[in-house]
Amino acid sequence: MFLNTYISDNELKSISKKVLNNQRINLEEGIYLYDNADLATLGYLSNFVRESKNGNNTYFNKNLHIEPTNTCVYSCKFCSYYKKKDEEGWEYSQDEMLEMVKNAGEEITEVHIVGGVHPTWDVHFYGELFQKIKQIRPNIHIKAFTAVEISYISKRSKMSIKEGLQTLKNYGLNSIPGGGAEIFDEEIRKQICGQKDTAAQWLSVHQTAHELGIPSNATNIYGHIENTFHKVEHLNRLRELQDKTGGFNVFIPLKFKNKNNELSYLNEVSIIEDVKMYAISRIYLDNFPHIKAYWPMIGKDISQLLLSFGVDDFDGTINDTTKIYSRAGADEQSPSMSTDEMIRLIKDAGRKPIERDSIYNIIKEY
Ligand code: V47
Ligand code: SF4
Repeated sequence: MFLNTYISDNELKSISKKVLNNQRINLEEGIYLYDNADLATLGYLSNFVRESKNGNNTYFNKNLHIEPTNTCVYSCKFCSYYKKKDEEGWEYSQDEMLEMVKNAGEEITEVHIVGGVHPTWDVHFYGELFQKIKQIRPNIHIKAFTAVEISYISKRSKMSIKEGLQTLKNYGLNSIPGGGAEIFDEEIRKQICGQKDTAAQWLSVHQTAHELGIPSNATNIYGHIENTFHKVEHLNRLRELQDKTGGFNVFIPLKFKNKNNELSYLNEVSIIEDVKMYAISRIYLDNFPHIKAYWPMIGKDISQLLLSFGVDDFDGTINDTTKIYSRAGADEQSPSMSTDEMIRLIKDAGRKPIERDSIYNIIKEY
């Protein structure tokens, strides 16, 4: 009904039919959809996939972010976070980080640890930290390190990626967040973060993690110098790996924020691009269970809107001072959200709030 009365473009109609029949669309179709579908069509299709997979449920968790240092051996052009020359940075001691865990409320179920790639901290430094965290909070889930951190600290410890990951797992690592994927296209990647690991290395770290029973998340950064092909091709490489391993839980599109970095001359994209990126991600990644809006980066209002464009996960109630996005110019300069506010945002969008653990087991329905 919707297709026949509303869509006159035959190619768009045929792609939409596929989506509504739960058939996979290919790269060319993904690009066509991105470039030609209006927001109403994208909303209808992405919401169809969202509700087929997750019904009305909208997940969140209660977590704490720790950013151990902003010292970094790399200097990615989009990054506002790493310590520039002559800038004061921070390097927390293990005791300071343990204090943060102790001060977090008992209801916190996850600690998310991501920072700069420190030149000397290795697998054992972080491993001891994990052990001490688990001594204080035996049941807390440790989600830590982007793939580039994992490959650097493994090398630093004279270990292969597999050995590094296995050692971290033995120390208490439970899963890996999605950062560091940026954009897989080799040419664009070279231009925005040419020094760090290649796309193949990022994918290989995640594949190895999945093979060792460590689940992970995935991201991209959109809205800089990439085009539609680069965006959809990034999704395609993630979908291929997920077909092999099934180890990804969630995809998180990350909007390029332009303050205080070497790409500040670029404008940030509009909300229209945000909506398109999230909707296409939901439609294309048919083997990813969840799509997350990371509200400290994209803002609470847009996150709420995105619940109608494929998003079923709102990340956490984060009650701390994550700096990755506040330094890059996010509206949320000191991100925090109470459980009550989270529940209200989700309910006001007509969705059902569900507190989850880090691997999407239900803790409480509201
Ligand atoms: O790795 C850095 C990106 C990532 C900018 O897995 C930028 O649950 C846009 O990955 N503009 C860190 N993006 C954040 C991240 C994340 C956050 C929340 C949850 C999860 C998860 C993962 O942010 C970095 C980098 O890829 N990034 N600077 C910027 N200016
Ligand atoms: Fe370092 Fe990560 Fe920033 Fe790149 S994005 S400079 S690896 S902190």
